[in-house]
Amino acid sequence: MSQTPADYSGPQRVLSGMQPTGQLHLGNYLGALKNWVSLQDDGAWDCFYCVVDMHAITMPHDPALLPDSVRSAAAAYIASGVDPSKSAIFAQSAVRAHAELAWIFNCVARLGWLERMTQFKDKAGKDKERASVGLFTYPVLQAADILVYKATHVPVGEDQKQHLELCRDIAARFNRDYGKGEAIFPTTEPVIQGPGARIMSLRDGSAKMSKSDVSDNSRINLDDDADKIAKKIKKAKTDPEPLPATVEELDKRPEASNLVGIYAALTGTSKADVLGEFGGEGFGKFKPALADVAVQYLAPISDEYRRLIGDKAEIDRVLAAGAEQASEVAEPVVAEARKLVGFWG
Ligand code: AQP
Repeated sequence: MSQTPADYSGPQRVLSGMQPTGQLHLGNYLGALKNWVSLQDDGAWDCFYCVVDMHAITMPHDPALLPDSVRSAAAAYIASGVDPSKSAIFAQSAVRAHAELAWIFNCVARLGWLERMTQFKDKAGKDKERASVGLFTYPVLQAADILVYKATHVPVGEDQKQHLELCRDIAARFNRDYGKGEAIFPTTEPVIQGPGARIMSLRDGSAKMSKSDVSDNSRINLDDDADKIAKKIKKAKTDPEPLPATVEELDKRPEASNLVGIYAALTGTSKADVLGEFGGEGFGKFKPALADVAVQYLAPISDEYRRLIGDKAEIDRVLAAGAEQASEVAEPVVAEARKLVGFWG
């Protein structure tokens, strides 16, 4: 993995987060969570994994449900292998420093930079005048989430690439304007890797698998049981042709490519390896094999999720300890930024 620039001598830290906007799914797992766990287990980084509830309110939401949605996301992190004894797991809103640094960064980022963000355009839809200002400045808060820990590495799915470039621009501009060129904030490296970096909807190979898709059959949720997983894979959209022999031919068939990519990501192989085994076979043979692999891999995660979600007190204890640990790192960073911009006290 690439290292941060030589002019940054701070600790190597990892930060990432997910929105509590619905049940986490296979895309969240293969695109991000799986890499969170590898980085944690590598032991070379201090890892901070938050549930980004402040981002969740950029779209319409039910306040009464938000705390339980945060617990649900935290339970999914732990069930997926994020270990609270190795990584800080916390709610973003419990660490006030995120919001304070976001305001400073709102005054560093340029309007033109944000206007180029494609996720805002996708999420705001046609009527962008009615979108919240928070949705527009979402990537600035995301930069604050990362840089309030001076995180050097951020494991995410491919859809977050543009936001991470903005984070690097904000860090560079802050360092230039307030740090006299010194690397106050690091140039964060995205960690986007493997065939799971972009998992598509099971109903539409051109749309990413998403929590907010109205069709539950479009995704495999991390709390789906074996039966549901198998049914969703059986129903997944495909084409009538058998699987091809080469990745080049597969790339022209989005739905087939997605299922082969999922198989590769779950088995730790490549699309070429999967085609080596299944090239020439129809979906009547491939789908049951994929269902077996998915059930084998995901059943322990969904079992553990269901156990944890029944123990609210345990989840709340983990979140409180994580917030304390995160605040200890974030507070001095925000104090340094406050001083550099000339704030009072
Ligand atoms: N389909 C995907 N394939 C690979 N990675 C994905 N991620 C999301 N979807 C896929 C990665 O998961 C992390 C958390 O995402 P998020 O919860 O912050 O929001 P999102 O990217 O907007 O995810 P969703 O599921 O599409 O949520 P909604 O529907 O609420 O907008 C990120 O690292 C992301 O890259």
